[in-house]
Amino acid sequence: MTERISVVSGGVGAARFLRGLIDAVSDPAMIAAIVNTGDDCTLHGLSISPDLDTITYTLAGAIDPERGWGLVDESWRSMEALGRYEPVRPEGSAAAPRWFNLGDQDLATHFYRTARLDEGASLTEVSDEIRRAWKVPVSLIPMSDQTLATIVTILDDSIGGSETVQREVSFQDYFVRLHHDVGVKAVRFEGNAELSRSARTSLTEAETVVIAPSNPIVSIGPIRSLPGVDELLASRRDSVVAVSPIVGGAALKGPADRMMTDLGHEASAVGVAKLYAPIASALVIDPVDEHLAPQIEAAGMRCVVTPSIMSTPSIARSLALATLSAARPS
Ligand code: FO1
Repeated sequence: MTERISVVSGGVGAARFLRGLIDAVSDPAMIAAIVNTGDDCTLHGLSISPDLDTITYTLAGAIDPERGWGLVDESWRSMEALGRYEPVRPEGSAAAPRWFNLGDQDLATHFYRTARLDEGASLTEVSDEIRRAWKVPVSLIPMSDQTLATIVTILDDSIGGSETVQREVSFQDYFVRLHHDVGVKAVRFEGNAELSRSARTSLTEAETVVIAPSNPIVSIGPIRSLPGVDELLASRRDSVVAVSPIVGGAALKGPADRMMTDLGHEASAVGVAKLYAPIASALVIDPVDEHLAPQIEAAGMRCVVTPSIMSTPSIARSLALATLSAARPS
């Protein structure tokens, strides 16, 4: 098989799917991942791209398998050393944050990315350099070379009393600092970012586009929010297939299920189908959701049933093969 495949990607779910896809095709060079950068952040003056790094480290076989982010066999001495400055940090200063854990080896990636961006390189160029350094055989293309920030309106009842207030926080504040353990009222994307040129070429020219099993709101959502992306996918909808990240009503990883419910969507493969029907013609679901097939088809998507919990490389490979077949039904 030598067709080009473009995978619209978030973090952990997409990374595991891509690993299966590499095992399923004859030439991984035909695969390109268009990666969410809506959860990128700057800490300690460093440019951090969590989803790009999660995919890079996973495909390099270097990810920490328990956490799903960061490097295996990591050490944390820099984070510990930052603790020295906490007693002297003035009230209101955000210096030396330790709620976002950057491992000693992981820091090298952020040092390199930051220095290259400061030299004027684009995020597309730097991401390609980083994936080459890790000998990752597929193209990893950031969705945009400009900044797009995911802003989450949370329901905050931590102030005390019976009052719940709404406030906007950055994505990593919501996800890491608050452990995504708060209600979500709204999600919006801030910035004048455009789909990167390489991402547009890949999404236009690939024979098949796969929407990876990633959070539809905060992983796929930022990519879809870029001007022209939904229109591009809708125009080639017959060759776009999505893999549901919700199995048996629960997210494969992270807060997608709660977030969908909070935002008024059904936390099920049917809810995913309703979100993706305008841009994809088929949805891959797990056998536990087979009974939902009529509702998914009523929502306008063909339904393909195959095990989708990627607990082993062999299941990930079978899922990738079934997904590719779903994109070109006989
Ligand atoms: N996720 C956490 O839950 N806690 C962390 O301290 C954390 C640090 C971190 C550092 C580098 C990196 O590339 C990712 C990191 N993540 C961490 C994961 C990441 O924030 C989220 O999984 C994604 O943004 C959601 O896709």
